[in-house]
Amino acid sequence: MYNRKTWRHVFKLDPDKSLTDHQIDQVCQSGTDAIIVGGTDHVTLEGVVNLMSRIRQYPIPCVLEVSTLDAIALGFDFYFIPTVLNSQDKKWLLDIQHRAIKEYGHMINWSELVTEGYVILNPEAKAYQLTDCQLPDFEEVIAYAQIVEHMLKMPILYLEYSGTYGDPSLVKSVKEELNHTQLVYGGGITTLAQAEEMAEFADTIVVGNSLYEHFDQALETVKIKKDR
Ligand code: 1GP
Repeated sequence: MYNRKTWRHVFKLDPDKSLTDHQIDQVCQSGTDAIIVGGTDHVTLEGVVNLMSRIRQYPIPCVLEVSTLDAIALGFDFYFIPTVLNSQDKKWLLDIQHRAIKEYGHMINWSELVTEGYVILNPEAKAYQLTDCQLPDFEEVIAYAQIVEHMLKMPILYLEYSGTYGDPSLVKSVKEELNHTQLVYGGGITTLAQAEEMAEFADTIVVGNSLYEHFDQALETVKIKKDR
């Protein structure tokens, strides 16, 4: 079993977007610590299975970040289950997870399931709008961190700025609240300098969109210093 807590850099691949086989080869052999398969739009079982089977040719941890019950495939190393803490709709906090466990609970290998407390901080992000989020201020984000660490004791807090580069000073302050919970940062990382800046505070950084926009530059982000 892989130790996700040691992952410093992760690429997130979207089943609704395409990379060539050569690009998948470069991503999987880049030195990144793991690949997350996940997206918001048009995530289908066929797309997930297709992408997983291409990644599976490489000895690298592969995670499904579950966004819809219709596209859950067997064969991943971990299943990350988001719960959107700043959603105004309980559906995204617990109800879809509840429905999923009711349906699949009997066959879940619980050691592969990892819950993520998501705080979505970019109002332009599709996930923000889909899950009807409310933008928290600084103190409210810190309070979410304290809830995740001390009350819910979730394994991961995910600061999600998907599509835009976030506030490093907020990431730093959130990190100071966490001892047990792994801090994951994702959003708008397009350069090695940005990756290094966020990796200074976050335990794990996630690079997604830029692979589909500036592939070679996105690959460079794996060169962050891995030791802390
Ligand atoms: C998205 O946090 C990830 O869920 C990464 O964000 O796509 O903006 O890199 P970007």
